[in-house]
Amino acid sequence: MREIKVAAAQLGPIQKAESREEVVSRMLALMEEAKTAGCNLIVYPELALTTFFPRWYHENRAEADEWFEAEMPNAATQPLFDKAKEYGMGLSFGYAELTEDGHHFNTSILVDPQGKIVGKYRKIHLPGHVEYEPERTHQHLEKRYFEPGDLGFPVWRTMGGIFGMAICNDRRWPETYREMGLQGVEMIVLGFNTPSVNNLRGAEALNQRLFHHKLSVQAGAYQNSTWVIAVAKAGSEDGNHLMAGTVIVNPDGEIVAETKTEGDEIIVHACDLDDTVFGKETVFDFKRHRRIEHYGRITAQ
Ligand code: CDT
Repeated sequence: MREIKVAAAQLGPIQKAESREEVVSRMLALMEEAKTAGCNLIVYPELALTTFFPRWYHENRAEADEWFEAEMPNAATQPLFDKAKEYGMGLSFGYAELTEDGHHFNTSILVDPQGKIVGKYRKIHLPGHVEYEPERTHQHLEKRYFEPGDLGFPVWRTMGGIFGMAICNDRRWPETYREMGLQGVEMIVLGFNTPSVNNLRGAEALNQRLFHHKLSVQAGAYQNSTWVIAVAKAGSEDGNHLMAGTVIVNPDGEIVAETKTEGDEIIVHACDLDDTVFGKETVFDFKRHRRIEHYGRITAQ
């Protein structure tokens, strides 16, 4: 048995005017709840420190830099690192990263219980569009503000297991999970910000979007025999609604915990990383059963 007690820490809405410090104090309150529940790892959503800013159009892209972090940790986020270390808890959260040489990524990090950043992932599947599109009910300008991640889908050996990360839209792509599955991943942590309505086809109902979200993470977990911790930022941000649906999914693809609200809320589950072994040694023993000679199209242009 290799048990890790995980808190999936959903954040409620973050308004445009809310400061990093205000958000971090909310995150710390959730961390304290996770500590009381005996957790070893806490996972927060994509772009956890700010509102989902890609809905806001800046004609001058440089103006959007106010949403980015040039350093991690920095003054605003250091308390998260300090508290998690004091609690002996691992930590993962997403933020907008501005690199020293001026590149912009939608990033998440994995911090070990000693407070050291052991993993960094940069979002690869960027949804949305580059230019302002007036026919949309709301803008989704990730392709304007971010470059596709340049780090691939690594995994990290830490906290007694093999961990991977993904961010939001990545969860809809089977290749995301399989890339990490092929490296033996045992737990994938991912955050998301998903608008409740499709900005072009309003007919896609909220329950359908929640279904597609769960379908994707449950299938990814089962088909790669891994835990998946999928954490939402939810609720109405300045009138723009994000769906909830924070879930912890076991390596059988079953949801073992799910949030009930659209606000700040943790769900907790003791995840045994050894639960991944059965699937990895049977149906999804990739070495024995994959037929890569027939998969060429997947990586062809
Ligand atoms: N943040 C993010 O990637 N959201 C997307 C919305 C898709 S609609 C442009 C998602 O896949 O949930």
